[in-house]
Amino acid sequence: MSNRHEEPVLVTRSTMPPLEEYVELLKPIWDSAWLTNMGAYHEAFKEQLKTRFKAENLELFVNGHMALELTLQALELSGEVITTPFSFASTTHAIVRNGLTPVFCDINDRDYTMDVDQIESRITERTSAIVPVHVYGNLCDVDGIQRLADKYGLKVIYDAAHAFGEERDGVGVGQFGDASMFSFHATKVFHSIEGGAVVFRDRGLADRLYQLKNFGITGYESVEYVGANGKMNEFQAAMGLCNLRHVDEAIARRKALTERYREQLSGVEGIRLCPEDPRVRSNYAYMPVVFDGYGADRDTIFAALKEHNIFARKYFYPCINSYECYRDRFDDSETPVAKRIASQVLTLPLYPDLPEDVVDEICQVILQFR
Ligand code: T4K
Repeated sequence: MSNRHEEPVLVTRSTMPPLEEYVELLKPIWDSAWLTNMGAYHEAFKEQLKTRFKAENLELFVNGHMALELTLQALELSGEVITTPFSFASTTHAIVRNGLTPVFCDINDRDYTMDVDQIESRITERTSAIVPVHVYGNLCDVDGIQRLADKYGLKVIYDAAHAFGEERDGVGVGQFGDASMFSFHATKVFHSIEGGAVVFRDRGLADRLYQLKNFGITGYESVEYVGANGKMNEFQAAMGLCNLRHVDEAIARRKALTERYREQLSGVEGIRLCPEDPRVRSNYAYMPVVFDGYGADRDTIFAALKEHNIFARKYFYPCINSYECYRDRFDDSETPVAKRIASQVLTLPLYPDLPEDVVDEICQVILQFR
């Protein structure tokens, strides 16, 4: 097996457009001295994304978290919101920072999205919404979730941070539910340095989202809502416009690397990979592997890779309902599948510039414990 890498191999590495392309877009920003507050690039980026997402209604934000937090505010939710503990901190924080009570529903053991069969038992007369997560880009059971939402009159807001550009049977993933939040953080399949967007069903939400990301200002002399600063600036939008030109190439490369991992790791006893859904056009965002009854546990594999200067990540460990800031209020034993998967999962390095022989090396390190 090869030796330790000089440079660390990290779980991801931002995709960078050719520098000249970005520099070219900076010139008009300098000339106009218009840097932020919904400038020309902001508008151009928004229009291109609408086409890309096959979405009629879309609003841009400074990051994915603000997009989610302000969408929950715009929908004027109250009481309890059902969500998953198997996600990044942002999902639950957005709920709590709106003064809402998160109610955790367990995940399924197959693709780690919310277990639809358990949602109904979490619904009370105080429930106003469901916030599921398309975790790793795995699509939730959107039909099952919508059936329940319709039955009980609940809003559905997807955390689609990982699901850039995904489609099911040709339908953009943002078309499901009342709204979907996408993250364009530097670590994502597609990025605008930091950034995010919300795709939403009700056109009437557009003004409210716009106002809330601009301090709740509704006119030159009126501020009707307690908003925040959630505006995407022109440098972010310019990066987004550049990266949009190259994102298909980047996804194709991710696909090839994912297939290389799968060829070596699938069918190995004790190693579980996410199922592939033939209806879904995947973006190959992450490479999660679950070690369940394998020759070594997750932490041993993590340490063995680290010896090679390879840094996989334990996305998403620990579960949100066991965070220090939440553990007094919640009990992670109430979501046993999420708790177990969080202790067994490792997200392997995956990004377009990752050399194939590093994928092979990672697989060798893992397979030595077979
Ligand atoms: N919902 C979900 C389900 C999410 O996963 C996220 C974000 C959100 C909501 C919120 O969306 P945003 O508000 O972030 O748009 C990273 C990202 O910061 C975070 O955006 C992402 N999820 C989460 C899954 O991963 P960390 O704390 O793991 O990041 P960090 O700094 O350790 O970076 C990971 C690796 O990425 C580094 O080892 C190297 C590489 N990297 C990082 C940065 C910052 C780069 O190559 N370039 C960079 O600029 O959270």
